[in-house]
Amino acid sequence: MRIDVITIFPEYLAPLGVSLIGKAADRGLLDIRTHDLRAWTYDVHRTVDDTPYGGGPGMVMKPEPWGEALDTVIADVAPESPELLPTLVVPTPSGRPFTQAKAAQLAESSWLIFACGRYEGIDRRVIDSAAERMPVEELSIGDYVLAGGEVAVLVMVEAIGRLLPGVLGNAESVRDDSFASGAMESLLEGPVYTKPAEWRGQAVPEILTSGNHGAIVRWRRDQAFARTTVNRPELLAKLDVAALDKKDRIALAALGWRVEGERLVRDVGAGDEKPAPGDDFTV
Ligand code: JAH
Repeated sequence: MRIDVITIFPEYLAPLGVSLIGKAADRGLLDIRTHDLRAWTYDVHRTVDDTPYGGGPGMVMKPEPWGEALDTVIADVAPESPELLPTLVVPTPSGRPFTQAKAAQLAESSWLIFACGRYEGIDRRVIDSAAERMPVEELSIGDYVLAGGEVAVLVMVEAIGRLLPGVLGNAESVRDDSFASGAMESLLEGPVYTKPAEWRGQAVPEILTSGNHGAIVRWRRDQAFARTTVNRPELLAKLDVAALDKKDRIALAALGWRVEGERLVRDVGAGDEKPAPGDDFTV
């Protein structure tokens, strides 16, 4: 996969040269190119921003440098396969949610361009004109405002990059993560333990050292339900009940959730106040 990042702070993307993603790039699985937007400014101050039309606080990124930057990067579209266009990704708090499903979809692309805004954002005409030439995704990594899109790009490139064939080793593997598809879809992962078997007076749960694989799978699933109830009850509410067996239903009933039609609902009397993170729970 080729990834181009256009930013006024190319040094902010230095972490892409490190760890999992850096190694994938070293191995030729990823071709990451960062571009300084100011390379497409021609005034002495290398200006990338201006005051907003209509008034209001802050500054807006000027369209001209962005237009030339995108023209330059997409000039690499192969003349023999003009259908192989990049997808332009624009991180913005007003975008659609960047989810695991979106990461998996973008991991199918052979070429992504990330446009990092700063200030109050990029002149709308840049995104609208790009959308006439290539697929454009305006995406939000969460409901908070950053100082610019760079950190969101780090997040998205890591989430996408680890899904590419050959990037993760066998030891790491993609399957049973929280938010992965399959039996644990829309459930959070439960707790994990390693040696020593006792640490500062705390033993590892006995079941994990029992050698009973079936019981361990069951226990982990019950822990996942318990943690999801506490931390992300809205995920349980959208869980497909067709995927629940009898023991799942018993575990969920003990946590105050029951099947109603095709969905899980909070049991009446179970209380609808959200338990605080860190509250104790037992199955
Ligand atoms: C802030 C341009 N969803 C996280 C996110 C993504 C981008 C930005 N903020 C938050 C942002 C300022 C300018 C983009």
